[in-house]
Amino acid sequence: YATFNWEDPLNAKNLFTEEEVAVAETAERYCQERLQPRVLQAYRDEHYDPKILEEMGELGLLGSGIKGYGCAGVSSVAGGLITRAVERVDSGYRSGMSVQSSLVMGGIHEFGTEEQKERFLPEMARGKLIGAFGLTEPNHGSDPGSMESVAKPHPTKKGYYSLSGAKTWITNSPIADVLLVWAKLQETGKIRGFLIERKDCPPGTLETPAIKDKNGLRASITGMIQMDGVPVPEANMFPDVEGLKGPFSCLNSARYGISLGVMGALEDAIARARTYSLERKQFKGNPLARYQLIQKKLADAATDAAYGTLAAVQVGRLKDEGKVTPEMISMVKRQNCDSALRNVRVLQEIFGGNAVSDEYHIGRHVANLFVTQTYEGQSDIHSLILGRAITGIQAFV
Ligand code: TGC
Ligand code: FAD
Repeated sequence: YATFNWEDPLNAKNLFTEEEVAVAETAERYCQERLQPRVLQAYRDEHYDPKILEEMGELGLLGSGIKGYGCAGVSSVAGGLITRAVERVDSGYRSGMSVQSSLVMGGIHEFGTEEQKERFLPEMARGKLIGAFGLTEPNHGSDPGSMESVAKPHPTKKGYYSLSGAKTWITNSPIADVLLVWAKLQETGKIRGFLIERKDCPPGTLETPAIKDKNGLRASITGMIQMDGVPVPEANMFPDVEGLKGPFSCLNSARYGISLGVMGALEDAIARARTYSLERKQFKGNPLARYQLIQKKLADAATDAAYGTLAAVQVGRLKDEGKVTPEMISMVKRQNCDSALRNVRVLQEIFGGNAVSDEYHIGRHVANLFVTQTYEGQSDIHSLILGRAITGIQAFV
């Protein structure tokens, strides 16, 4: 028999190509050497350093699935291994990267004109231009189809649209240079995608205030997008895609990245809980790891991490072969986010009172994983997406 490896119980690594292993090693090294040392202070200060995106850009980690335009063009699984490495440190750092890579660069690559791709993608791949993705509104989160943001012909500028409305809970919005905003075209009532460039917005038309005092995802920056007649040239609208298909196609890639990303947070929690349980002694000098209840917690978590990783790798392979369905992505996004949150909450118990100190990092993962279960489709919404596919009956309304 081979030797059991508690860090990769079902030998998922065996399924990766040489290129995927190399990408994962580069990402893991960067994340452990450069991100891990700064996360505690960043989380305490609720601070996101935009330089992180430049650092990731230098290593080719941004928009990694895109071929050309200065991007690496690696597989979906390799992209997932990057999100897993980043989220092993913090879900907020993964969030900032996912928005840049999957939601904005992915959207431009899939739906943008050639001119838009040339204009934005190379600079975004280097982390020199920062992106934000505005779908959620104050009154419409799970149901973005009811959005109120509107684009109408600009009253004075020929060849421009005028965008008005508000988006909220938008990752990166306070620091973004390019904001991919989804709004209804007044003349058709159909949702369209617009690339707002902050540098071109006249004063008073665009505000992106930060949402402060979050109790999760504090190492990322989140804000609103308030639009009051923002002039956007027609050349900055996605030319063809109409309706929710546009934003949801971007979400398919980001949701996939989260499914492997949260396995990184769970694996970090397992490693920390294992070390703690081996070092901490209670009752006659025994390490906590000596007790059956502690071992069961570790066994449950390691099993779920291993199963979740294999499922996500399978979906990534199908994605690259053109055989994926959105429901498969809903399944791994929902399952892996729920299981990561559930297990990390249980592992937190192993730390006893010390779990309350941020220096043990476990409470941060718990708070972050609540957010991952909520954004990009809250888990119950993914249950309804799956329920609709299983029964043929739509249960949202
Ligand atoms: P529904 O009738 O189901 O679909 C409307 C149109 O969209 C198409 N579609 C998809 N296309 C591609 N991929 C998908 N996954 C798709 N899902 C739907 C669909 O085919 C249809 O097209 P057409 O041509 O017939 O018009 O729409 P609905 O209004 O009934 O939607 C219901 C529901 C629940 C599925 C949907 O609204 C939903 O998923 N809600 C969750 C909202 C959400 O995920 N928001 C995410 C905001 S972005 C974010 O959270 C970023 S966090 C980033 C970070 O920091 O990491
Ligand atoms: P609601 O839609 O009000 O839902 C509240 C609860 O009701 C949920 O549990 C939901 O499952 C449940 N519910 C709703 N409808 C139904 C139904 N029909 N049946 C059963 N249950 C239902 N959005 C972006 O566009 N871009 C971003 O970059 C972004 N980043 C985010 C970053 C953070 C830190 C957070 C917290 C959110 C972010 N979001 C972003 C928003 C996120 O996608 C939404 O919060 C999420 O989609 C849920 O919407 P909501 O908060 O309005 O909740």
